[in-house]
Amino acid sequence: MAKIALITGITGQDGAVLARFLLEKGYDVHGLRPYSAVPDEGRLSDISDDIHLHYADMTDTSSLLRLVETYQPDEIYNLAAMSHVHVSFDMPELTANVNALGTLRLLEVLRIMGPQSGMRMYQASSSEMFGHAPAPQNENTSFEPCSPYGTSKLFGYWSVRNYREAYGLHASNGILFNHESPLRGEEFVTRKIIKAVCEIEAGQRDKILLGNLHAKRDWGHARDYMRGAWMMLQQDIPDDYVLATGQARSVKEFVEAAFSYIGRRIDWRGQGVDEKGYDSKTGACLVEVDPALFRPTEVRHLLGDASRAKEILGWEPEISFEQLVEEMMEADRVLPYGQTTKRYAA
Ligand code: NAP
Ligand code: G4F
Repeated sequence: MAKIALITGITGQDGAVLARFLLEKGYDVHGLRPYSAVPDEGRLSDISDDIHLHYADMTDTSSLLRLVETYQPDEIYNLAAMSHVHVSFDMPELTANVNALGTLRLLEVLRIMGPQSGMRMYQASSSEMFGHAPAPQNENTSFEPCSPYGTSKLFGYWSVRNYREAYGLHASNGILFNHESPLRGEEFVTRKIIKAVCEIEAGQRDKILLGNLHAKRDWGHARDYMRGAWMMLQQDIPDDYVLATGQARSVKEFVEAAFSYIGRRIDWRGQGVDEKGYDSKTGACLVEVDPALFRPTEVRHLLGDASRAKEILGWEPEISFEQLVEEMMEADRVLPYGQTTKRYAA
């Protein structure tokens, strides 16, 4: 019989990637969709006939309980979150309610179902929990979160560990470093840069406005990371794992990689808020800093060490940074008549 998976956050980047991965593995895929006045299947439009979507919300315990009781999933992937770090400073209470208490609510549901139910849970923990902790970061690094998002995720992380120990639940934390894809939300820096570069190439805009150009992130591909999440739930013993590529690049380097894909080189001049990126041939200003995009506190350097996942799960990233940029560029490139070149295929 097909295994049943329940994905919270199925309408997000990772949920959409994971749903495709699990469908290919023959799973019966169920997903939780929060209510929206303007329903939009967006990232799921091409697989909407193959999955089951149910209205429920991480802030509504009875909706979670009803779903889990009704469909008895073998595997639950808790991906739902208010996931934008900058926005979490504007809505800290909502962030904590969804990310921290939402995870607790789901764990309570699993506790009610009991360990004999055999249900397994994956928790989408985040490298943002490391905050100011020096790089490289791994499972033994202490957490120093520096955003409401980071602190909310840390609550979820420790709740998973506590419920595992206290009630024998099969619940694992994936401490995932940044991962991207053509399905990444447009508010996140990689997709924002890629889209803007494609629009500049098509003559639809002049420049990109960015915040901190010097922050470093360890960027991988969502497809690799969702495969890793699934691998965690195939283990007999639940545990916590870092998934990362082991290579960090600055936002500036990401900008350079995206422009290089369309054959343009960037020369940087100036400092601080006056730093600008110019086209090395034409001298046109293509990148400027907008201080409104700075965060009150910022994680400066994330660089993951995923040796434990490699040793125990046999997980390694398969998609390089260059392939990631190429795939994102190809998906967003604008044809003269306004169509993108490729549809995303997971
Ligand atoms: P995403 O694209 O922002 O997706 C977040 C999902 O959560 C969406 O489906 C959203 O639904 C849903 N959601 C938000 N509030 C909800 C609520 N109250 N009840 C139910 N669902 C709710 O995020 P992602 O990049 O796929 O990330 C997936 C998870 O991994 C998140 O928990 C994120 O914090 C974590 N994570 C991500 C990364 C990364 O680099 N991508 C790294 C580490 C950890 P709607 O959009 O339909 O409202
Ligand atoms: O793309 P970002 O918004 O991702 P961030 O803050 O690292 O968070 C993402 O990764 C976390 C894992 O570490 C996840 F848990 C979280 O859910 C999310 O998926 O920003 C990346 C960097 C930051 O340093 C930011 O300050 O880019 C910098 N940045 C510079 N200009 C910008 C911009 N970020 C955004 N979103 N927009 C800008 O214009």
